[in-house]
Amino acid sequence: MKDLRRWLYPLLLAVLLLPPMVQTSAQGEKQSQGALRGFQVNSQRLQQTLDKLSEFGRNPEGGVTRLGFSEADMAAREYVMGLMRQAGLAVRVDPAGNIFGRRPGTENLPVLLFGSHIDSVPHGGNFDGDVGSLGALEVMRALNEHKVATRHPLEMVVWSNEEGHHFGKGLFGSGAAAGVLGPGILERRDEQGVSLADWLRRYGQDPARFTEARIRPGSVAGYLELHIEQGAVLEETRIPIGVVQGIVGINWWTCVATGFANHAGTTPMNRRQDALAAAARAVLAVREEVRAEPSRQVGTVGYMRVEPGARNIIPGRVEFPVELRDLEAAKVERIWARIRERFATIAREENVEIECVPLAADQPARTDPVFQQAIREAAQAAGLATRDLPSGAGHDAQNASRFAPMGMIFVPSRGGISHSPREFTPPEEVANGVEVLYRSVLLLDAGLKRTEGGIAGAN
Ligand code: HGY
Ligand code: MN
Ligand code: MN
Repeated sequence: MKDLRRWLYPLLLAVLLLPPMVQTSAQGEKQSQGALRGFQVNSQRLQQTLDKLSEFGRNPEGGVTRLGFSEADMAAREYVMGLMRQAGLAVRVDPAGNIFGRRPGTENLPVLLFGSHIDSVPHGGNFDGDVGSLGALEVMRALNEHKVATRHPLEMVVWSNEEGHHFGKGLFGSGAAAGVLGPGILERRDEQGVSLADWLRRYGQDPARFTEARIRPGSVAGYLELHIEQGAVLEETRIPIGVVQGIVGINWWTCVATGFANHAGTTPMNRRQDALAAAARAVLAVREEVRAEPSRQVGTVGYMRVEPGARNIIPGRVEFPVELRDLEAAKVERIWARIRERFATIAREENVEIECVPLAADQPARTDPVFQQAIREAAQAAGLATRDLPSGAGHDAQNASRFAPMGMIFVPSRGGISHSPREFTPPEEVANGVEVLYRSVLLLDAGLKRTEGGIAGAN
C-alpha cells in the first residue's frame, strides 16, 4: 500500500499539473484514434483510390511529378473521371480543362461546389491536391451509399493546372473560372514549346471558348476545399482539423540580370560585369527586405539559370524568379517597391542591368465566417478538435472566393513537409478531413438559420 502511494500520488499530482497544451494533445490523440467510429465516409475505399492515383507520374523518390498539362496529368484525369462516372456523377470538362461531376439536388438552387486539384509540382508528393480531390469523390460516394438527398445540387471539381510550374501561372483553371485570366495566357509554352492552347486541344477543349469557363457570381452557393496543411501547426498542436482563416496572395516575377560574358582569367576584378554576382546580391536583398517588417510574409528565389554556365567564363546572363506572399496585398506591393530600389542599386554597383517582369499575381482571400463556423460544427459533431489558422500556400479556393463564399479544411502534414515526395498524412487523419467535409457540405446544404455565432445559410 505504501509502495502504491509512493508512485500513485506523484502520478496523480503530475496529471493535475499537466500544462493545458499537453492535455489538449492527449485529447487530440484520443479523438483521432476514436475518430473512425461513426464516420460516414469510408477510409479504406478512399485510400485505394489515393494509392492508385499516386501511380500516375510516380517519381523515383516515391512521390509524383505530374505537372498540369502533361501526359501524366492527362492519364490521371482519365482515371479520376472514370471514378466519378462510377459514382454516378454527370461529368463535364469546361473549356479551361476543369473537371466537374454533378449530383442532383431536390430543389432549384445554385450548386454547392467542393474539390481541389491533382496536378503536382516537379518532385512533388501524393497528398497536395489529391486528398481534396479524391476526398470530394468519397463524399459523393458516401452520400450515395447512405442514400442522402441534398437540397442543393452538389458538384465536385478537379481544377486544372493548380501548380502552374511550366507555364508560370498557377491556379490556372480556377483563375479561368474566376474570370481573372485573359485568353492571352494560352500563348504561353511549356519546356517542349507546346502552348497552353495546344494542351487544351489535347484535353478535348476548344481554346477559342476559354473565357466561357467563367463562373458567374450567384451560380454557385459556396465552395469548400479540403487540403493538407503543408505546414506544422496542426501536427505540433496535435489538433486534427484546421479551419482556414485566409489564403495568402502569391506574386511572381521573372528577373534577368544582364552583364557581359568574358574570360575569367584575363578580366580584372574591377572590369567585370558579372551577372551572377549581381543576382547573388539580389537574392540576399529579397530576403533582407522581406525580413525588414515583422509578421509572416515570405519571399523566395527558387532557381537561377546562369549563362553561359562554365567555370572559366564570367556569367553574362542570369534568370531568377522572385516570389512574394502575404495575406495583405498592400504589404507585398510595399516590399516589392523596396526590392526594386535595392535591385537598382545593385545593378549600378555591379555594372549590370536587372529587369523584372510580372508573371502572376494571385490575390489573397479571406474565408467566409459562415463556412468557418460550418466546418467547426461539422468537426465537433465528428468528435474532432479544431484550430483556426492562415494558409501560407496558395489554393484554388482563393479564386473561388471571387464567385462564391468559400471555406477550407486542413488536415495535418507530417513534419510540415510539402512540395516534396516526403509529404505524408496518415489515412486516419485524411479520413478525419473527409468526414468533416461530408458533414460541412450537409450543414451548408441545410442552410441552418442561426443568428448568434451559428450558420446563417449558404445562399
Ligand atoms: O505554391 C503553392 O502555394 C500552391 O501549392 N500551389
Ligand atoms: Mn502545391
Ligand atoms: Mn495544393
